[in-house]
Amino acid sequence: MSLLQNLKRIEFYTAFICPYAHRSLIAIIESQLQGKLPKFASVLNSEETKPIYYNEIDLLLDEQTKEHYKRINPQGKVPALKLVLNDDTSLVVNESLVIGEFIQETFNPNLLPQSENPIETAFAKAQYKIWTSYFDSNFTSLFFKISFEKLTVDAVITEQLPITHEKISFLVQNGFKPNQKGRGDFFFGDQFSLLDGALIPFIIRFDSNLRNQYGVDLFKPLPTDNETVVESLAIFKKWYQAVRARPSVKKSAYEPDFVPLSTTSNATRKVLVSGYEATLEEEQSGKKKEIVSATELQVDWFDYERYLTRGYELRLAKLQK
Ligand SMILES: N[C@@H](CCC(=O)N[C@@H](CS)C(=O)NCC(=O)O)C(=O)O
Repeated sequence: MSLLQNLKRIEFYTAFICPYAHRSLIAIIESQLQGKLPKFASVLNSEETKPIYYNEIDLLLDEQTKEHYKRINPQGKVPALKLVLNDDTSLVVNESLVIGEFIQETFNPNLLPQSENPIETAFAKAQYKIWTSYFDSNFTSLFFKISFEKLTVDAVITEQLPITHEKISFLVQNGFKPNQKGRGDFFFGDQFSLLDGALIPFIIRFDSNLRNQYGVDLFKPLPTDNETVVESLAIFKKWYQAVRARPSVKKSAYEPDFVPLSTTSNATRKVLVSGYEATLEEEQSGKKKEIVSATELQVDWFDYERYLTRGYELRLAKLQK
């Protein structure tokens, strides 16, 4: 019996703010599980056909450390994917990259390049592991530094950005370029893969935090960047734009049409898109109170993420022009 036939439902434990969880969400949307599994669809999809229902774990309230969640993932981290089988036993897979691979192996092999030559297929998977490993050891610390430490604009431009550009250049020159062969802009050329989906959640947040917190453009070369770095940044920006436009990425990121639904509270969580005027409202016993306006929100990106995860509602009013 295939896993799919044996599967009663899937529960995805996630946090909207978490880039690791975002990786898994992209893989889930790409897996097109909903189309293959009517039961899964009826359990996990709302009638409004939003892409996925998930269990939001409120990291700001330390919900990941609570007993009920530790029973799902003893490591107390999001994401986690729980597969409940027909006999009501269940399997839990955690670690964002492992979840991606599990989904690829189980539901959608095309999330990594497949070839008639098994060595090429294995090599593609090796590339996924090599470059996600490079990324996780080299980018995530830079990302967390610029996002969570209050740095000066000067420190960002003279210290953080040159290192980031060097690391992007290494990735592009040794990873992207040999794979591109003049074809598409994804890591593996024309084919979107788990690798693109693993890197993009961090780059979306990196780009957005740099712009919103420091007024700095991640992709703009610095006067001190050499020719190779400048060339790499242009290639990286094309990659970013191609992956950002991928429907699974658009649906799961900060878009007005994506409304994550929470099973832990009834609050509607909506998301801010820059370019809109928006208001955060707190809804208590049917009464709405304005918390903060869009202009303030855009100044401190992390603050509005914090509001959102507490279940406030963000209303998109109109386009700022
Ligand atoms: N290596 C893990 C990292 C997951 C992770 O660090 N998740 C964070 C949220 S972004 C978390 O759950 N933190 C809670 C905690 O450490 O208490 C993965 O790739 O899934």
